Amino acid sequence: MHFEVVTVVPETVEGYLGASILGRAAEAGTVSFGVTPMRDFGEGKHRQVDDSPYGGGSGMVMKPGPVVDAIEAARAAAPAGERVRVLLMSPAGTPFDRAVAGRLAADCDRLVLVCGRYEGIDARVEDHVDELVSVGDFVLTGGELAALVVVDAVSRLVPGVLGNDASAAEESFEGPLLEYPQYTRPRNFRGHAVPDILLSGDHAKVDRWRLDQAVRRTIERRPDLLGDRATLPEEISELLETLDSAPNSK
Ligand code: JF5
Repeated sequence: MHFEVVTVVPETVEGYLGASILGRAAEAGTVSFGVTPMRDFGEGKHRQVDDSPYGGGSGMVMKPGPVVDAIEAARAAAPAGERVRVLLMSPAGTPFDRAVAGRLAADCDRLVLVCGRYEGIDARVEDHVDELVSVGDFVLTGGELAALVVVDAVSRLVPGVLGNDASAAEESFEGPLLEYPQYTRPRNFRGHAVPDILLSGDHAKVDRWRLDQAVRRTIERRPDLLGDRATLPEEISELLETLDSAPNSK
């Protein structure tokens, strides 16, 4: 899968994309990253990419020409037959979540992520993208951090990127639940011991404890994730019933 970030500040995304797990996944060839510098499509000898808003008001608005030219260049770079999707990062977009990430990973070979800056982008750019995507109900100074959130969450769903097939499988098993609590050495940290069951060597018991913990944590911290109980896996809905009469002791 290829990710192409269209931005006026390429240096802000290059560092992150080259680093850590994503950088290693790119070296391994499972994913690839590119950056399209929007300034290359700027107008006039100053390579202008923004201008003052029609109707007045403060700040600058990104000009449609450079943004759409950059989008078209990013589209044109796709090999024939590739399924390309162009996303415009915006607080007004479709809320990005695990389901959206999964759909993008499954349905696309190339994601083009368009980053706005300044006070906004000319509204006519929306006609040249497939979808507006929001990573949360807040306003960023630019779309770059939002684009990196999407690149990171989608690329770790591409087979082979995690570098650890077991943790991918475990996560999909957890389904709508928060993660169970993890522990490592020391066995006692500032008076708090690791739960004995994790040292028991009884893998079936450990698995059951972890599922129980995941369900408890989800009820306490993010009950909204559980949604309609009728649609939950039986293993989880049964646990929920027993927990209704036995709240977490902490
Ligand atoms: C942006 C106008 C784009 O702020 C965001 C954003 C927040 N959630 N998802 C994306 O993108 C940058 C700001 C203002 C257009």
